[in-house]
Amino acid sequence: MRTQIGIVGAGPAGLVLAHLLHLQGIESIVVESRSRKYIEERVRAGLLEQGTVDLLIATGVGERLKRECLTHHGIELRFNRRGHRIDFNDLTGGKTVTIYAQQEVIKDLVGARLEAGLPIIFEAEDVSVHDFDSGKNPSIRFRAAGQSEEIHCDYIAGCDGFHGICRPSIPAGVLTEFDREYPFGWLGILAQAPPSSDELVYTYSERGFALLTMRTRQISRLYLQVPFDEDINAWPDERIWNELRMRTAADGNWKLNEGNIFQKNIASMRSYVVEPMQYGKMFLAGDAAHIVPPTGAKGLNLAVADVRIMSKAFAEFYAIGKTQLLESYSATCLRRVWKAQRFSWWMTSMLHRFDTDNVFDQRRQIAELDYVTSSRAAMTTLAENYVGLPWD
Ligand code: RFL
Ligand code: PHB
Repeated sequence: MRTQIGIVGAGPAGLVLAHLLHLQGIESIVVESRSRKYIEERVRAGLLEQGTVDLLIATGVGERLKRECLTHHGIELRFNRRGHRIDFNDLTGGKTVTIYAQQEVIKDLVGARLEAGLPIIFEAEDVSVHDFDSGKNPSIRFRAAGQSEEIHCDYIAGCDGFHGICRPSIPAGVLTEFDREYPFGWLGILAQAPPSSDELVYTYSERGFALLTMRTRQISRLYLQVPFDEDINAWPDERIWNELRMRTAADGNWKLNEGNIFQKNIASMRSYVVEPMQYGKMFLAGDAAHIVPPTGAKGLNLAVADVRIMSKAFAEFYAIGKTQLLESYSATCLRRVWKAQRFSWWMTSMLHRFDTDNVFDQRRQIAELDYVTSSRAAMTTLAENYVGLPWD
């Protein structure tokens, strides 16, 4: 097989890239290790920045999103039993964020690609990348339906997530890793319960962090800070509701809506960046190059921002033969990536309980929350990062 861009991974990064390339007349083949059903059902992100939504709509894959999404004009930060609203509309000149589940974005992108008759190879086994040093001709090898296959391409896009094979295939000594692990994870549930609040509620409490978000007007998505090595079996449904009730308790007429829990998992938390995000003829995007703790809701949005830059670089190369944008790909992405890293780390540090913290640190966290919810300058900082920093 032969194509222009060989894309490893059909997550948000790989599928948005394939879509943007197609719109510019550039061919690609997407190679994915999982089945279509698996990637269309994988429960992960839910919050999209304004720029991500605008891009999906402008490129023709936002029809269902427009019909089914929930648009939010602010969030609540809750501590000391009181809620404080951060008004994005007012603070960012009318920008919004959108709730639309990651697996719905995936369904829309897979549907559009397959409908256009363009290739995604699902359930590819033993995927490996070869000859991507400058001056060579790259290829992707794998097995599909029992056959060994090879795709020859001009460039490889490594969009295969944090545990993928592209990043580790880059020769030793080329990449530098920047890393921070957190001593906690998030237990996330989906519940058949109407959201308790119209907007997301980020709660700081002595018992740890909790986040109230949603998927639809009937389905709540709720998260609890838990120790990083927590066993999900230690959390029967009643314990989850109890803990959520205690952490989100507030004065006034607040009530947590409860219902049947139909999905439950624990995700670990990490900040990670690799530099550079490219080597020879391979370019990394999304979680393959960087991950953030989910407190800032940035991971999927960063993945989309990366591939937007990558698609422009490929477009320049195929239109006029120049490699300038390709050469500066990593540097361009990293400026924005590091700002999202800083924001995600900051939100995480402000809102979670750290076992190693003493009472001084806890007072400091409360002071920070108090400041962030009372100073217009501080609220504006939070709001402009949360809705998404400019792309260019
Ligand atoms: P993905 O989504 O991991 O996709 C990578 C794809 O590559 C495939 N793959 C391979 N394919 C071929 N060969 C191999 N050897 C392969 N190895 C892997 C995988 O099967 C997969 O299909 O990476 P991508 O595209 O970079 O997208 C990143 C996002 O998925 C991720 O950053 C977000 O989910 C993070 N995230 C959030 N981001 C947001 O922007 N807003 C949110 O509200 C938000 N909430 C979250 C989140 C992540 C969470 N977890 C589970 C960590 C909430 C949670 C709880
Ligand atoms: C989600 O809806 O899953 C979500 C929202 C905001 C976050 C993280 C996850 O910060």
